[in-house]
Amino acid sequence: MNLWFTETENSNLAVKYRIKQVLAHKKTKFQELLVVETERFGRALILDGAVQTTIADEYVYHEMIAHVPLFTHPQPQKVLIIGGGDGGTVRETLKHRSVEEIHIVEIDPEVVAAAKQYLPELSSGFNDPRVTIHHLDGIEYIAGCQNEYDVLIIDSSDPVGPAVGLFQSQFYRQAARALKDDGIFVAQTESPWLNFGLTLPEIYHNIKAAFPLTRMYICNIPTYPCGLWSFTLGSKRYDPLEVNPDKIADLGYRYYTPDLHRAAFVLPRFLQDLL
Ligand code: AG3
Repeated sequence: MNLWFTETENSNLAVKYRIKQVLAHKKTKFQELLVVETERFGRALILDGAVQTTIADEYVYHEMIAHVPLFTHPQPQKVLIIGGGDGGTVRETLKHRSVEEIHIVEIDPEVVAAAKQYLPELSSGFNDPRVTIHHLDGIEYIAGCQNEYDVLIIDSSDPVGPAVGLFQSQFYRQAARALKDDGIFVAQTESPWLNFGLTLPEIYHNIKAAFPLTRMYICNIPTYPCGLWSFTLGSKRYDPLEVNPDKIADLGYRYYTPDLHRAAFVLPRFLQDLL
C-alpha cells in the first residue's frame, strides 16, 4: 500500500508519514478531525492537518507538560487543563496522589470521543472520579475563574483557528487570575524553528507579562515539525529550578527524570537570543 499523510507546514516544508489506514475522518463543528494508523508511529490524531499526538511518542509531550509544573508545586490539589481532549495530559496528572480534582476544558467533544474510541492508551483517565470534562471555550471558561487552581496546563493546538486566543496576553492575564497565590501555569509554546500565526518570542513575552517568574523549557518530539518543542512555565511563587530532585517520586516515566526536570530549562544559544 502506498498511502501517505502529509503535514504541510508552509510553502517550503512538509512532513510525510506512510499510513496503513484511515480510522476516522470528519468535519466537526470546530475543525477537521483525522485519525490514522501510521507505519512508523502507530495511531495519530490530526487536527486541521497538524499532528497532535501519536502513540509512539506522545509520552514525551504529556510527561513534560504535566510533571514539570506538578512537581514544581509542593502540593497540587486542583488542576485545570485547557485543551487536552486526547487525554494524555490528564493521564499523567492523575499519577500525582495529591491531586484531588481535575477540570478539563476541551471545546470539541468529538476529539474526546475519537480519543476514547481510537486512543485508549491516552484516554484511560477520562473515567476517573477526580475528572470533570467541560465542552466549553477555554477563554470563556477562564474568565469566570478566580483564585481557584494550583496548576493550569494549556494543552492546545497551534495558534491558528480555534486556539489563537489561547496565546494572547489577555488570556494569560486571566490565567494568572484563575490561579491561587502560589499557582503555576504552563503552556505548550510551539517550535523555535517555525511560526504558526504568532512567533515564539511573541508568545513568550505575552506569558512573561502576566507572571512574576517565567521560564521556558524544551524537549524533542519527533512527530512535531522540526522536532524541538517548547513549553513556557509562568509562576507566582515557586521556581522550577529550585525543585529538589530527591523529592521527585518515580511515578512511571518514559521520558521525564529528576535530572531532566532541571536540564530541560537549559536553552541553546539561538533560543536564548530569540527570547
Ligand atoms: N498539542 C500541540 C500540538 C502542536 C503540533 N503542531 C503541529 N503538528 N504543527 C498537542 C496536544 C496533545 N495533547
